[in-house]
Amino acid sequence: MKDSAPVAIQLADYRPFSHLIDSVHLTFRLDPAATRVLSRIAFRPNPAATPGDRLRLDGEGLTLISAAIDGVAVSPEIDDTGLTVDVPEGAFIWEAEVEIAPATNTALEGLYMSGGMYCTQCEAEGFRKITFYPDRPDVMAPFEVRIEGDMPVLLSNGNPGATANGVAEWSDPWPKPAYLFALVAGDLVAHSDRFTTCEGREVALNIWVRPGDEDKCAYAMDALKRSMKWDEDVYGRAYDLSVFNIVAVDDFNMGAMENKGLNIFNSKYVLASPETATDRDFELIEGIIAHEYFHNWTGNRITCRDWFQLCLKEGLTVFRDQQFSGDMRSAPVKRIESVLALRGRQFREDNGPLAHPVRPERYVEINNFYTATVYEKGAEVIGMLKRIVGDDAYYKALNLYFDRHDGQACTIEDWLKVFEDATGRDLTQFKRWYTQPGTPRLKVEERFENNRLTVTLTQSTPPTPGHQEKLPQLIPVAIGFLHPKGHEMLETKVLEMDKVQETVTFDTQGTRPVASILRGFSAPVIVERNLTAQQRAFLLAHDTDPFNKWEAGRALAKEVLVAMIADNQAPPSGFLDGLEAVLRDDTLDPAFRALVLALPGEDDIAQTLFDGGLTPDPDAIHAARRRLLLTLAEHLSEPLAITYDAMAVPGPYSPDAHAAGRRALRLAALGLLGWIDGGERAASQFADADNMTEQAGALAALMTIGAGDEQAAAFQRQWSGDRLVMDKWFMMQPLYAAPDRAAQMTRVLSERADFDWKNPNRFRSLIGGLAGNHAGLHAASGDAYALIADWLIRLDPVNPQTTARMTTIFETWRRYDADRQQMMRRALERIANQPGLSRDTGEMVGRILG
Ligand code: B3K
Ligand code: ZN
Repeated sequence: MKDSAPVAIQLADYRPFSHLIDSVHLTFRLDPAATRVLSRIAFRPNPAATPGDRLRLDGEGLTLISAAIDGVAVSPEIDDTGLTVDVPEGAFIWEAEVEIAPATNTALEGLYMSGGMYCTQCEAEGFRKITFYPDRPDVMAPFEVRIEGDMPVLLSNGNPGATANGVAEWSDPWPKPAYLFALVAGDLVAHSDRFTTCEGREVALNIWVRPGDEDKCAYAMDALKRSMKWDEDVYGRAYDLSVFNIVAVDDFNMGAMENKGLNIFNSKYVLASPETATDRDFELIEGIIAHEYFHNWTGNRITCRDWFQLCLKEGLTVFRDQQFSGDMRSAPVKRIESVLALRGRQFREDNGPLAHPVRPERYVEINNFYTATVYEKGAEVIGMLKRIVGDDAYYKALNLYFDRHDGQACTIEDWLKVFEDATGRDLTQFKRWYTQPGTPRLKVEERFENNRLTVTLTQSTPPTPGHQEKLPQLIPVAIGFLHPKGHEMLETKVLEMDKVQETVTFDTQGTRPVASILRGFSAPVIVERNLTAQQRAFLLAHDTDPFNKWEAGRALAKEVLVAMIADNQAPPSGFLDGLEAVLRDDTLDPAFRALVLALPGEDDIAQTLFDGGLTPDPDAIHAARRRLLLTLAEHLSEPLAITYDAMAVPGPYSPDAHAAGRRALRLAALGLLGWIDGGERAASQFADADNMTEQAGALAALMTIGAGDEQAAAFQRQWSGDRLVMDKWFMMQPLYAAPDRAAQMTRVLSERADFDWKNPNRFRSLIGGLAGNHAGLHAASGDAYALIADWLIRLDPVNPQTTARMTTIFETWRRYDADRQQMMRRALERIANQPGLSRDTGEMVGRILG
């Protein structure tokens, strides 16, 4: 066990910083083992803070070479987390020189090296590993940076200044917090373009990559230009510097980072060619490029007062990127995908030991709170706000937000106040979405009497750690009505439910309609509603709300699977016929049909069983799901074969949504057909594929039915020189392995020389692949639990952030039977008891164990 428990930071303890900063000047003398960082910072007392004669600066792992105040050398008191020094009463200049070693920085936070290039990651608290500084988001300042280094390309934030051989200067006029600082130096080449903003500003756009990768940047560049245009058109927000740089790096703890004017990306979310990237990769690149770009206004120009307000920038920016993707592609398909992701990650979090409010109240390590709750539920909350106030008022409020708070570090209170001022509404109750954790349950009961339909809604939110009692939340419930003949009756009503229970009566003129509840997934809640299989099938066939049409099929599939597992029932023909009708309906978007055809995953089924008071048996779930796939394949063999042929996309590959949707449906058909054709079509598709979507899709289809060894080997031979494609290979094998072989297969793969486990993408591919194989992860032997714990223990001292994040593999441990619970608990305790365990991982396993 650790010697002393690290202290939690509390929202309630916020105090403004003692000083303001007028300017920051940094000089970097780059060297892998001994980089020197010189800082000159102009401080003045903060009128909003309690005055004091001491200055506290954050700093970790820094060797102080010298320090001076107003040109006079000083000797600050240095401890593990920073320094304290006496300062004059008024304004003063702080100067310091420190030494750091980027080459040995494996945590990938601060200044580090990836494949021979220097790069930085400062959010949330990495800047303190670069120099002594008030490393908190409410301290904003303009930065001037000088880089001296033996590298052809030297980049930092803002606009470029003087450049000479081995020296570059950058100037960022927009005040920013230190977490948005970035520096890159390396042997890089640019894919360049230009953009003229609606304000007439000429912007040079560059995507910097390693030589050889420049032909894989076109899609990211196109996505960037579309994002810039969209933010002007939809939010009236233009870019504000003369250059926008993006750099792709191979070693990165997450997806990407919105540093001002210098976004740094995991190369996985930049580099794409038809041969190496799937449709899904292209879609993610588009979404993440947009997300980071949109942060320029929601995050950078207006930032967070403290890290508890993280959802202020993340929830809003996710919401904006979802809107963008919906506009670029199909809005209904994007909505379903967003909800799938929300349920898969956020509901899972909200219903387990890691549940926390969208705005958390305390943390030990802030990096542990870049969660699905802050991001995805945070985005849902914005979506609800927009639904409640209406589109016009939403954009009016956003304009007020940008006008009122530009250049500031804000809170959720500031955000809601803008909406209150713009609309005159009181949002006190709505605010509970930010402060109460847990997923509300919405019970729906219907009665038809006296020619009227009465709907009674009851909300409740189960207790979550630290939050036992829940108050009613404001839930917008969109309700539509379908005539028994299948057409729409009345208008869709948005009911703003603010009490525990509400009853509404609709005059349906003597006809008993089928209600379509929570259209568009109008709130992030779990609907509990008893419908017959016939009613669900009716909604699947007739609902005009695409989300609820899909949802009806989804609910039906879950009920069928639960009945197969719990009562050994055969899948009813109504379900099979319903799916067949969707499959055969050429008026429906192929991407939508592909989503309807996809069965819920095993983890989702496990959660459904658990919610229904049953203990999920991973083997039974696995077997039932496969049985249902086989049944579907047999029942739908003819339309599947027709669809497979009809959805072939002629001509050269294009990543557009239309072509991608056809390929998605074709792959859905291929996957099912594999159960009855022995993988024949998949094998020939694999052999003929000229793009990664079809190649990897065919391989996955083969692996799912226990075939594909030969193709997996061929894939490895073909792609051994491509890191990103090899990540797919490392992931697919454990992911699709037979449950009893998954852990052993992972172990063997982890012994390969090309299992570069210090690279987060590679580690996440292999270990995440095993974790994604539900029955493999939970194999009764417990081998997978033990193997994952071994690897997390090994990674923790090298990269705490990635380790901590991956401990969430175990967050559902309480769902399972006593044996499995005990094995998972043992794995978690083994991690918890490691001497010197990181604060990151320590906090996570502590919370998971509860
Ligand atoms: N803001 C970054 C995430 C930083 C994570 C720090 N552990 C990327 C994003 O959300 O856009
Ligand atoms: Zn973000």
